[in-house]
Amino acid sequence: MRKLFFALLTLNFICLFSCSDGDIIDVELDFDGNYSACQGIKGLVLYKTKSAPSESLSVIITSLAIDDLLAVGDDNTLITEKTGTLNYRTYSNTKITGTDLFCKDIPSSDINIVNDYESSCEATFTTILTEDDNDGIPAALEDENLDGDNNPATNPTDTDKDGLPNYLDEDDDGDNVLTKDENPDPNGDGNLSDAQNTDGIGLPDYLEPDDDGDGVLTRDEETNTQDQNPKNDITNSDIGPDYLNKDVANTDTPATKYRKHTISKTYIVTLTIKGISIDILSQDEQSFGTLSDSNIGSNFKSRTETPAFN
Ligand SMILES: [Ca+2]
Ligand SMILES: [Ca+2]
Ligand SMILES: [Ca+2]
Ligand SMILES: [Ca+2]
Repeated sequence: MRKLFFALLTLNFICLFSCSDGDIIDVELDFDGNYSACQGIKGLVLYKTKSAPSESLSVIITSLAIDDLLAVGDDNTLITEKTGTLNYRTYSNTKITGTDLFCKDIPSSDINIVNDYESSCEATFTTILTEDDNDGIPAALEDENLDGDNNPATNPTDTDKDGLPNYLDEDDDGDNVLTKDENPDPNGDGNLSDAQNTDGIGLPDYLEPDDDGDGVLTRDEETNTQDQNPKNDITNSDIGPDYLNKDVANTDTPATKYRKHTISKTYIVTLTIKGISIDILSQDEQSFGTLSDSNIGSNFKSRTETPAFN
């Protein structure tokens, strides 16, 4: 038994010296790909945590706010480079949460830090904003100029000429019935060849300003309520709304404006850290991953537009 113990001990030492760089055992950081952010008392804190064992990796950057990272330019991108302070900490607690550690002015007294390694670092944020109208048609399919670049943002089509290109316009034909309610892709397979076409001629309903072909624009078929919503104007409930009933052609209630449009915004904020100088770490740079948007305010998740009426 003693021989076996000695043999195991020897193997252990062989591994220790052959696997490490010199006499120091390098630590390889093992956090997942997302990070969080909050405004701490010393500045903006970017952090990630893990359990078993409990560890945190955080960067504090003074004179930076989350809004600064979302202020993209006309090309919807932004590169932000800052100097910060990185901390790699280990804890004896079996469970830790990032908000407890970094987002409270006075952290919980239950937190027990075992090791705290600190280094200055260079932080590079890359922000990319994408916008969508969530109208049931992928943005790439709304690039109907077919200019060959597969980018809906360049030379975009604006069917109703209201200033909102189709890929950002949740009512593409400006008839005050949302595109998603005009069934552009009934079976949801991404192929629009089965788009609803009520009058059976010409354009599908989502691009057709007079859906039932009765000579009255859909947006003007507001028989009962003048609320920029022709869906709730129904003379014959057996057939449905008047804008889909060619036998009802009411010209008394022309629309005077478009309904308000909502455009969703998605920010992807990735962070790379360079210039880490901590002896026990085997790396001097670290891909911090992508910011989870849990701390981004609702103002940054959507915007509303009331298009110019024409
Ligand atoms: Ca438009
Ligand atoms: Ca659209
Ligand atoms: Ca229509
Ligand atoms: Ca009608």
